[in-house]
Amino acid sequence: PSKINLKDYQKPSFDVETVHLDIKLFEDYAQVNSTLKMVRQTTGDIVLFGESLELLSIIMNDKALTSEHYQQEDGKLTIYEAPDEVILDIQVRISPQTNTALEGLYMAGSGDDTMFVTQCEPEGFRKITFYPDRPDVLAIFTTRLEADKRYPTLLANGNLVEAGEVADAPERHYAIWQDPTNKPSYLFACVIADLDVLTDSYTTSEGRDVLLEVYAKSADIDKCDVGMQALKDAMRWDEVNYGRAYDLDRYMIVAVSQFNMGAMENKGLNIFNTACVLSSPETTTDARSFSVKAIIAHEYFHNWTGNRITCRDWFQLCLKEGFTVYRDQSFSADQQSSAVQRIDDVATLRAHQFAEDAGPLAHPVRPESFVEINNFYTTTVYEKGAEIVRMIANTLGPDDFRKGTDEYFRRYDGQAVTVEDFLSALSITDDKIEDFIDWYRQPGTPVVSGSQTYDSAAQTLTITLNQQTRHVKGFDAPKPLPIPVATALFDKDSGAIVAERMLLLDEATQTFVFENVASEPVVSLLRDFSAPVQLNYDYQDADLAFLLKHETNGFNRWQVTQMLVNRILLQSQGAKSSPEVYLEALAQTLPVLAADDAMLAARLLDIPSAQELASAIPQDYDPVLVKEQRDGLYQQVADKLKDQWATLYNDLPMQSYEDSAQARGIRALRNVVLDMALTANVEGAADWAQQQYDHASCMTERFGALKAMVNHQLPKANDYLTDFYKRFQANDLVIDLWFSVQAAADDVTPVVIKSLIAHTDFDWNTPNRVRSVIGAFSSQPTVLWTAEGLKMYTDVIKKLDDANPVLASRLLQVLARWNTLAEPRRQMAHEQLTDLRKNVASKHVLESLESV
Ligand code: HT7
Ligand code: ZN
Repeated sequence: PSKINLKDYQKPSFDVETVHLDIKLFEDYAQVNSTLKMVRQTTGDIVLFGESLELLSIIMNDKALTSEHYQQEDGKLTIYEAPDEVILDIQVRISPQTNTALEGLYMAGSGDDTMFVTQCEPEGFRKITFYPDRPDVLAIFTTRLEADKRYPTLLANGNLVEAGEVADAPERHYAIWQDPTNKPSYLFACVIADLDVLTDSYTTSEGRDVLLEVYAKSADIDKCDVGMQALKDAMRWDEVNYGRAYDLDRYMIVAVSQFNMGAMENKGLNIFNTACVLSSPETTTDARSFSVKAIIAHEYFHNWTGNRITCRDWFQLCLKEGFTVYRDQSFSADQQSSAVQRIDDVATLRAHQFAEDAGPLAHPVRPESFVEINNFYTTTVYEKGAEIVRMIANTLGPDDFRKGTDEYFRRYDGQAVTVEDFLSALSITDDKIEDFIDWYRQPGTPVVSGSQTYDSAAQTLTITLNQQTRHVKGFDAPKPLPIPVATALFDKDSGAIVAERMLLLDEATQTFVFENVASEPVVSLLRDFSAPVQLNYDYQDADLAFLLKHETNGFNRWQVTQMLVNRILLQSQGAKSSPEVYLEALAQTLPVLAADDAMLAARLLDIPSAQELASAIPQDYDPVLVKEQRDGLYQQVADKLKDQWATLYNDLPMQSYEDSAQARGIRALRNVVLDMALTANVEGAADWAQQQYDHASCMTERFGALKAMVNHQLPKANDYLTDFYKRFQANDLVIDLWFSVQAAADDVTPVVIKSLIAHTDFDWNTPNRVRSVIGAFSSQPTVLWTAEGLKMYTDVIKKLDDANPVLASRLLQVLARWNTLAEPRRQMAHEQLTDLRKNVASKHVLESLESV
């Protein structure tokens, strides 16, 4: 498959001023008629994209075109010799009923329970009709939808201008929607369904009354309040923090159970995976519910960062995604403890993005070439992209960052722009900000190493830092990047901070001198994770234990525990710590913290996942060894505090459900303590689990208990799994949990996975269900990286390759680090992946296998 390069970008020859789209849905096809008003911008032919379309006719300025006027090849329709102003009428037929790829217009559900929805980002609109389907072509859309009255809900972007019955077809009806804002085709959406709606309203800071609607199946409409509240919170937050108000009279959210990703920010008509919008205490864990709020906010924030200012081309994806993730993380930090928010964001970054940057699929935050853009909705583009914006925001400080974002919105509103445009607006108060462009261009995670010397006579502390980034094949030799290193010096006697500075490391090696330092301090570096780098500092274990006690913010304390754990677990990588200091420091800290900040206490017990540890092992990764070491340390922690688990558990009594940060913290810690107690074989802990399940006030308690029972293989685990299934049989999202707890169980085998796949509730056409089994299974590297595990996993990819290549390719990413495995697993993986390559056809999967 051919590559598309950033350097080849060319402006479109024609702009589209208006689009009239008429979609008529019938029993086994849809007829799509479009009228485009196009105006020439530069020389060249009209280029329209189209895939899986049956072309019925094209009329240009009232003249029917025949094959001598245009050429159709490789998904492109090129019309020759077009005049400067053109009205194109295009008629096509599509088949949403058989569209399993979930791009374009597709049918979700089955039997009597179906609905039709669209997914157009990045290149799905071309599966609805021929169109210049690229983000730099902005147009005004009018959409007419027509369908059987069995589907009473007819929605599209913008405002409803007309609705009624279809003449001569009393069983059919129609609706016409008009979107007053100029938008690229990837933000088009429509829905044809039978849904209930939860309604509310919001008055913007500019005085606009906005109708808010969340659409869901009638059985789910009672799970929409959390999302609705989050939407209103997000609207207010964007006004206060970025001065951005909503610009239409209506904001709609639609819940769909078959969806490739989390949610989609279509203008005024967001479409959401049910898993990312529905929430109720009985059916949704706290963690999930919290992410529902974050995703609602994320999609809402796109209205300014993505929709009103969009991307010139798909290479600029991080322009909207990195900035919007930064915005949703900041929003979430205002909704809970900001330390815990930062912990969770950094843990995700380290586990997934650092792994990606260390492997063969490493790419810059702004890639320079791709075969299939769907493969670049990655953690590098999203999460590392957000970290760059965070570094810029912290370098500027809140006032200048706000001046910069105000300038960005002022300058580029209504346009399709680039990362350079973004940096140029943000640098109005400080032109050094433009230097951050290299972060967008260079792949690989920088490693910052350092040491300190103290001169007691001069009373100076000198910190020497250097940076190194691995040279990723196919890219230029890495350059030093601007790395903000937030630093504090702690007095060893009092534990107080004696100096605080943001060091800017922007050369390969640099020294930083602190004057008037009365005695050698303990240095805390990269506070709040001020840059997305790996840090190797010349610490003694005692220094880290000291910091765990004295660091002033929760994130930094957690970071210290993670450094200690990494030094214990990554011995084979030259790490050098024994567990005693860590265990002792934890034993002292935990009981105090548990009473003070339960959520933070729960996080302090985190031990990085096997995947995260693996990402720090550049070669000869042995999954069995890593798991043994990880489990061994977990056991040591459990044993060390064995006498305390009962007290801790009992001090966290179950109460009636409450959705406060404190109550969520208590529930999180209780689940961690329960698991620890079972690990340490504390007497009676199995009963605690059963009691917790039986008397649960919410899903966090019930599922926490079930998971502990399954992972510790308690004799009653199967009975409880059966009970859980029976209780929640009617709720797909809870049944996803039921599948995932078994597929991710510590003792899972390929046989168990096969039996889950054979279950009557398993469905290859529902990505949530596939992920609940296959995705969950991939979290067990010791089973995944076996001949049988790999065979099963690659067979799944083969199966999905044709039906849903986006999903197939995303699942495949997990195998990307096969080449770092120790033999014989490496060879085994190579064979399976080579075989896979011979048996797949989609460019999505083929591109992901390029390095095999
Ligand atoms: N902008 C969206 C990214 C996206 C997507 C969403 C749902 C299904 C397919 C998709 N392809 C790309 C989601 C977001 O980042 O907000
Ligand atoms: Zn997004």
